[in-house]
Amino acid sequence: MQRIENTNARFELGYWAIRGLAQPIRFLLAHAEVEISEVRFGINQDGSLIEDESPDWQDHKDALSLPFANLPYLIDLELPNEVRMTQSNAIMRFLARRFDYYGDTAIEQTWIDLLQDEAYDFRNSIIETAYTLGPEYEKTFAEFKSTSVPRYLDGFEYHLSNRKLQNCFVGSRISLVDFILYELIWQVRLMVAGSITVTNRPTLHRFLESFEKIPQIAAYRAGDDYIDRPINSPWASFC
Ligand SMILES: N[C@@H](CCC(=O)N[C@@H](CS)C(=O)NCC(=O)O)C(=O)O
Repeated sequence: MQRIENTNARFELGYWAIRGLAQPIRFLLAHAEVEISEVRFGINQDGSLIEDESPDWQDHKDALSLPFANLPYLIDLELPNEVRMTQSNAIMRFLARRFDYYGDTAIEQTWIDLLQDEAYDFRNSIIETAYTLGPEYEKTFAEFKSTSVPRYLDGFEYHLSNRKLQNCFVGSRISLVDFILYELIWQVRLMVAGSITVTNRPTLHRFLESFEKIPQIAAYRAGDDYIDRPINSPWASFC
């Protein structure tokens, strides 16, 4: 386990030492400029990999008093008894309400909910592929590339290209879904070569660029605590 302690931290975020389900949470908190401490499992304090990662988490999880223990988890260090939570989507909505990333109207909130669920479906198909091991991977990847990738990416491209403001998916400013969708679209661009280019999905291509230019995001991505890779566990077929 690696602890990244911050004396001014408001929250403790626990997860594996990968991007995974925690990355949109990390982006939201970086954008809001909220200081956090992180606990990363599966690596040692010096950053070296632990071969068998599971006990590293199992040995700590009971001591955390999480009502539904899982990773990622979030603890509010100022109100530790009230907020000790898990479920990445619930964490995103909790932080979005707290730091104003949940739209401006009931209709915007409905769109945010819908896109968050659509994104989770997309993520499940990414994960199913990335964690298919051995010779089966090639077939699963080909299926993912020919069905899931066009289904979801074209859906997101169509939605965004029909909006006046194309640097966010809902309303007139960044919301929780932008952190989630940036992460998934960025991942798939790496996973499936040529899936997002200026010519085939220009709106998504511009969305990635404009997200990376947001000053808080650019600063976070350039910092020491940013994880560029792995996206998934190091033993996955795509990591
Ligand atoms: N629905 C949950 C899924 C959480 C989950 O599957 N976490 C994985 C890592 S991505 C894990 O290793 N959990 C630890 C455990 O099951 O004890 C969420 O969105 O947070």
